[in-house]
Amino acid sequence: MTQVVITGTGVFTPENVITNEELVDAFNAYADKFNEKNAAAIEAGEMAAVPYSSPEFIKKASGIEQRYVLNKSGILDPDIMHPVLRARDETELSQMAEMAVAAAKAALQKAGKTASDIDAVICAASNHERAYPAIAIEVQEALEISGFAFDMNVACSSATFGIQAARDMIRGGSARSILIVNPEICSAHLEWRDRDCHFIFGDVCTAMILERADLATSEAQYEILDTKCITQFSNNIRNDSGFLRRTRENHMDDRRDMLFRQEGRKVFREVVPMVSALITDHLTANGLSADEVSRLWLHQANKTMNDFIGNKVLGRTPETHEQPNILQDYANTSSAGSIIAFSQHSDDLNSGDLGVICSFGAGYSAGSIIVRRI
Ligand code: CO8
Repeated sequence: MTQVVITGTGVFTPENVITNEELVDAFNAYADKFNEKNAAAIEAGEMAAVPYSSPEFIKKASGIEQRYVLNKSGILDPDIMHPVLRARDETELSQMAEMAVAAAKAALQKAGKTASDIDAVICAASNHERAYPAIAIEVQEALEISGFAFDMNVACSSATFGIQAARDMIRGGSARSILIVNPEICSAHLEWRDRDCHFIFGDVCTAMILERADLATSEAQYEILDTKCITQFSNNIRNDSGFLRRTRENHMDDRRDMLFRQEGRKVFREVVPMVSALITDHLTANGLSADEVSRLWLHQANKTMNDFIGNKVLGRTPETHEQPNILQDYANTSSAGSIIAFSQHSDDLNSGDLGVICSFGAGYSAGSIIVRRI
């Protein structure tokens, strides 16, 4: 069977940072304004007052300290509370394609490849800024890659499901080498006026080059030993934005359901055992034990969640270097999180070392990718 390796990764990080303190100042200013404006209704018990957020809660509940975003001024303006991005002309690169091209160039350079070496592009992300044409085809054209391209969406698990799809296609012979991009503009589908989730997400784009091992030339190569993707339907993480919206009566009155919503506690309770079992069973099925794993690059949603999963999988508290987190700097970047962790914390592995890239999120969906440094 054809051996498939990851030979390059790239990360595009937006320039703007929002710290928890800045975020909470803006949120609390919004809360004051809202409560003042609706004082009579709140007083009459017809409406609930918006409570304050706090940096201490955010750090303790999630481990997040800051996030990168494409636009900061809109999010922090209590009269706007969402990113403000310039509308782009059809002749310009779309926002997602622009991020993807930047991350892809870094991944291509790391892999020592040019566009002519790549046969396909997959844009795997939790939301796509338009229905069609596919963002992946725009990226393909911008980079002058021949072959084919398509978009896919499995929410936070998009990147690992993309790895499985790309590996299967390379093994099947439909491509020699595939570029996967994960542009995540989470700031645009987050309700920044909702205290329960306003701190959770950030923006980023990751890229990976997967190719046949016999064609690989890069210094750092990670053989994909096996992939396992699972799904189990749940309403606990939803975004109902979709094309049927305008067919409903009063279709634009309340748009809260067109953005990210979740039952965070339930997600935490249900996903931790599901993911721990996925990784453990996946290792066992490959004749491997947890003792042989040097690194876990987990989905970056919540530090305590990762601590639980690492502990369950390894049977002990993981050392920091064994289970590196990047969520304190980037927040949850959906599908890109585990790939940022892999990109930033893999160069020190030695030949033969094993690791697991694992994502989990809406669907529910979870993907486990066992890799070995060549
Ligand atoms: N400041 C102060 N207090 C707060 C705040 C705040 N900002 N928010 C909530 N509180 C209060 C609550 O009101 C509650 O008060 P009370 O006890 O009086 O009712 C108390 O603090 C505790 O609240 P919670 O129970 O909600 O707090 P938790 O400890 O459960 O932490 C988390 C909340 C951080 C959300 C946690 O539950 C969590 O991380 N869960 C897992 C979430 C997860 O992994 N989700 C995955 C989703 S990502 C995904 O799949 C991608 C989707 C596509 C991308 C979307 C991009 C936008």
